[in-house]
Amino acid sequence: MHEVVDYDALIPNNVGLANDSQVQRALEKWHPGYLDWWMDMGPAGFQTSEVYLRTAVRVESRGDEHWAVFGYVQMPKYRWGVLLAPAVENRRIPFGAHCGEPAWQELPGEYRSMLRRLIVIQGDTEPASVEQQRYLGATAPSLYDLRNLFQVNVEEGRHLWAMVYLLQKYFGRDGREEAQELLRRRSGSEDAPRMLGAFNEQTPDWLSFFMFTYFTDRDGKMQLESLAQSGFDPLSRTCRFMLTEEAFHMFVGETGVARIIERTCDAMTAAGIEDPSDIRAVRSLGVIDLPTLQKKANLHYSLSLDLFGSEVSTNAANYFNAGLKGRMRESELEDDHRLVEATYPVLRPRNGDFRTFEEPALNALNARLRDDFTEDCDRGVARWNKVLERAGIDFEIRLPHVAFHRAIGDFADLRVSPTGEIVGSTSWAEKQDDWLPNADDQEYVESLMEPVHRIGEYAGWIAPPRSKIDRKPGEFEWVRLADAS
Ligand code: BYC
Repeated sequence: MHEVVDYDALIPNNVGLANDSQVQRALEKWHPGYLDWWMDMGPAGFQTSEVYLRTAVRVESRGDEHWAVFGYVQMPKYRWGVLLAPAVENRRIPFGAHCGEPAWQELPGEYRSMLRRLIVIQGDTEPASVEQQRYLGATAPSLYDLRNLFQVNVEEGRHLWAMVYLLQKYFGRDGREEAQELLRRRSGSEDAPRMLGAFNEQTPDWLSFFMFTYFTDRDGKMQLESLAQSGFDPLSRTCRFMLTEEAFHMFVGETGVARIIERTCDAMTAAGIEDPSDIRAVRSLGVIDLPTLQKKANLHYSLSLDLFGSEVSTNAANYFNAGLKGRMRESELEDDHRLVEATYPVLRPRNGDFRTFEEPALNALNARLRDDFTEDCDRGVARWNKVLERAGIDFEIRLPHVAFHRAIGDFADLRVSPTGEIVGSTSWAEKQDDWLPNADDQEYVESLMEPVHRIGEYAGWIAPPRSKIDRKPGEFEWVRLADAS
């Protein structure tokens, strides 16, 4: 295992592919189909533009040497590679029935089908998100944002490679078939949809994109953290490195929403508008009103909660017992890591209300990870609210109740308001437009989506960024547009 990535190989890697001809051949055979998928379903246009992208060159930073380099790349020529975080010497399985045994370096046969399912589901989300974001380039609010979109897209593409490597290396023929299926399914398709609900939804505008990268990529973070604990060491190391890249995706979401809030506040203050609910007045300024922003947050948060599966789940218990999928920061938790006797409090519907039940902790692992997710989401929401507070605008973004607008799990059959009241279907139908983006809101947001492709300029509904990428200023030429774009 090498820390530096072999970039001379056709498929850059640090897994010694050159000495593993069977897997190398399988990946080389899969590569053209991947490129076809990228051209058909990846970013529409811009494929010949030069994008200032980061590419991983080692799997750890060392002193001044960063793990990635930046440079202009045409997206189809991006060096998608197979990168695993360095091995931890004598690593042990950190939880479940095999807790304390040496981590598996080869596939544990008895858990083959469970592992395959976990890897396929993880893999399926990566190309799905690229498909969902396919048309956003045409309406990017700046070259900076355009570049960030493409950075997210190429890295999701790399994460697909990461899962395909595991499938082809460890699962033989079925792994190769699954790898093909990952290129065949399509987000939103009737015949061959992506596997999880949220990945078949649309990402029709940039506010949705920022909400998606804030909330849904954060589900990615939580799931990858749990899989990084896996007793199957190649999966653990793969996910550990994916997390390094994933942090940037959530940064894009958090700062994107914060910049929208900042711009709205500035415009309201300049126009002397104090009431955030005066939507008509705020929209006349060409910025996104805060109630619409709240509704988009309601939508993307609730769709993302569904990605945790049922609150109480025997699948989750089985994954844990088998040592395949652990908890967030498993090794820092102080308990027996087997959870045979433990319980965990889970909010569940009962007799028209909600009550907390002490469920067996093993079965409540999805609920627990979902709670960790909410806590993580809350931190960024608090930072958004600081922007409002600093501007002196009387509005607070709030995460809706966990039972609001759910399609999976215990709350799926209920109609629940954002503040947690169970309501009837008539009431839901009446209020839905106040709680989730309605046709009017969507039409307004989309009306703002005009591309801004001049260096250093930003659309009127979003503030310029405050943070730098690769120490470059906002007015850097993040994308050198090709004439054909
Ligand atoms: N939609 O016991 P249950 C990311 C299915 S995102 C449709 O409730 P379980 C990324 C479930 O498959 C992270 N179906 O749940 C983000 C099962 O079906 P079968 C992706 C759903 O299994 C942004 C049945 O319902 N990674 O990386 O404990 C951009 C009963 O299952 C849904 C992972 O998810 C749903 N929402 O948990 C790019 C990690 N939820 O088996 C990338 C791997 C459940 O009866 N996956 N079902 O046919 C898992 O750990 C688990 O499969 C889940 C579900 C957490 C998803």
